[in-house]
Amino acid sequence: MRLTLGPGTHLLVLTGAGVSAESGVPTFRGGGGLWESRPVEQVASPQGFDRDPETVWRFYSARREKLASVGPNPGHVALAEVEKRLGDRFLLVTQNVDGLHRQAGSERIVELHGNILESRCDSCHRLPFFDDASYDTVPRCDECGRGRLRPAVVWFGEMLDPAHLHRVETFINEAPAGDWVFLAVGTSGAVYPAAGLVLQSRSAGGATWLVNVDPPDNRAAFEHFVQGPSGEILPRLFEWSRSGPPLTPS
Ligand code: BV8
Repeated sequence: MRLTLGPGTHLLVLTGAGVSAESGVPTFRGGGGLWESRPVEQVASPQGFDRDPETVWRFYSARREKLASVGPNPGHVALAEVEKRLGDRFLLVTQNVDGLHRQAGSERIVELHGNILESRCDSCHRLPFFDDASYDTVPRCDECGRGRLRPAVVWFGEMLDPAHLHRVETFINEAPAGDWVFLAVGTSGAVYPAAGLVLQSRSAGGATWLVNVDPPDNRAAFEHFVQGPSGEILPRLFEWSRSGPPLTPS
């Protein structure tokens, strides 16, 4: 079976931390993952921020510093290129907060969990703003003077931006049943509502593909699974979607 992108085919892509692994950005689960050495709730929940905001800022500051030395890999570039080919028949939904898709040129993108290189005030309604600074004490909001600044990411237990979810729903609803593909790349399928997109796509008539370095827990939800690193697989997958030998999903 080949991933064929015909003249009317729509493509919805969901990426997770695995797509940035070959750029040197640590993933969350599995060997060396960010959650391995610390409980998620401690550093990625509002409760954890209220309990110990310094520790949360040290966690995000270290990740911001890491991002200063990494860049997009061929998987990010392949996604930006296929977007140019498909135009409004393409949408990228990422769980990643590292900004590497935008660096690679992706524009039709929904950053479902926010962006680590932005901060926002936990009290006033100032908009999230670019901030790549590292903090070892909790920064105060210089607009309202009372709030604390926090990374502009979505923590566990926090609602996602309804506008983001609406954009994804609209894309799925408008995709031509039988001529659209949902492709997940580099995600363990552990976090909702992103993890629910594969079943939502199947029931909306999308073909479901997964590219992952190993079979995640929700592998069975996908019709096609291509095992391997996304930085190698994606350029081939999209090149062959034009013509050429099919990739043999395992
Ligand atoms: C919400 C913060 C309303 C930013 C993150 C329904 C059912 C059950 C639970 C829930 C539900 N609805 C809501 C919940 C609760 C919760 C949830 O899903 N909990 C889970 C743990 C069960 N969801 C929420 O709270 C969401 N909010 O829905 O609000 C609500 C609230 C409460 C209760 C009900 C409703 C908010 C979710 C956002 C959480 N914030 N991060 C940050 O610091 O980054 S999520 C965190 O996990 C990251 O953002 C990350 O993106 C995300 C998912 O992880 P992955 O990206 O998949 O990464 P992972 O390391 O797990 O996997 C990487 C994969 O890549 C692996 O499979 C690996 O093999 C592979 N790989 C590695 N290298 C490569 C590769 N693949 C290819 N190539 C390679 N080279």
